[in-house]
Amino acid sequence: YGEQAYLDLCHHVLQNGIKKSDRTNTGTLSSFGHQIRFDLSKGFPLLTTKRVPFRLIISELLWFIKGDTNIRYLLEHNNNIWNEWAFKNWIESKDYKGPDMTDFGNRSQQDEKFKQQYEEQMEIFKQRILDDLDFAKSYGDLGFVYGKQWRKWQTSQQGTIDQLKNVIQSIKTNPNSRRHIVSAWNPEDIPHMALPPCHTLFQFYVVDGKLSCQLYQRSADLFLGVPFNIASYALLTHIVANECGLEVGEFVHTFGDTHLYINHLDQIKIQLAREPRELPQLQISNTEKDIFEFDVDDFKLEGYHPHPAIKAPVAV
Ligand code: UFP
Repeated sequence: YGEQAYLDLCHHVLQNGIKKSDRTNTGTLSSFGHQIRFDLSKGFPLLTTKRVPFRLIISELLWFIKGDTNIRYLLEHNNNIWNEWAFKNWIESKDYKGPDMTDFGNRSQQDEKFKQQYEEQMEIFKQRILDDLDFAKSYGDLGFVYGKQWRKWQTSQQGTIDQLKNVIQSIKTNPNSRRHIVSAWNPEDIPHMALPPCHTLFQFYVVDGKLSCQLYQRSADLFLGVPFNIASYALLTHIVANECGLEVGEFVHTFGDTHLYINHLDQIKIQLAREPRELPQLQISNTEKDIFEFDVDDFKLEGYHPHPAIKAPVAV
């Protein structure tokens, strides 16, 4: 249960994971099919064995919930986690006239001089997205990301389906239903996506006035991605429970390819040597707000006293 279950899973993959090469050519230790559970009534599952930046998790989740797919909203909230995807579209476009940025992810890790050039171009790009609405419309939009699949799923009849609104309606009117599902996996869109959704599908469940949520994550970077993913879906469960007048139950996290990147092993060992601390508590203000209207400032964590952050390279 809880943070200890996450640490036990990391330990298991470290001990028993099979060496497996992957798309990024980094190399992983990998294991298939796992599940960990969090009782959300016991505290908010933001890891305490290393600091996790909750602010980024809130703004990204609100961005999905609003059905927004343009990084402008994220940049306005000082959130840079999706920048590379938009930047890639920009530098591959005919309008881009700056220095060659092909394969910027790998090159900036290997070449110090290129890294400087890249950071300069990225700054210019970000500023332009913020300053120029037309530019943002052309180059800030990521298209096929969670916001689109959750709120504007494209149908074959040229219509859209608002899965999130529908699932909230079904929780409110028919809580016992076994069909409270939101799917981000659209087989028709997969060939056009740079990163097919890692969070493939989630399901809500209501019993005794409590809302639980289970996520199926097809691919999980245990050290860097998963601590974000746990907090994000825990927050989603709180927000939907608030909207439906329910208490929070459990978050159940189910994994497909569960892996530790080879260049994260020292970091995870440091983390595994640490003692978990008491979990923080989530405070939501303006709870009467409609789910689509929340702001970052409506969420506060109390009592978050984690061990220090641990840096690690992102596999690109
Ligand atoms: N990944 C996560 N969580 C996320 C996310 C990505 O763990 O929220 F967006 C990791 C999983 C994997 C990589 O290591 O990113 C995606 O690569 P692939 O599509 O090849 O599975």
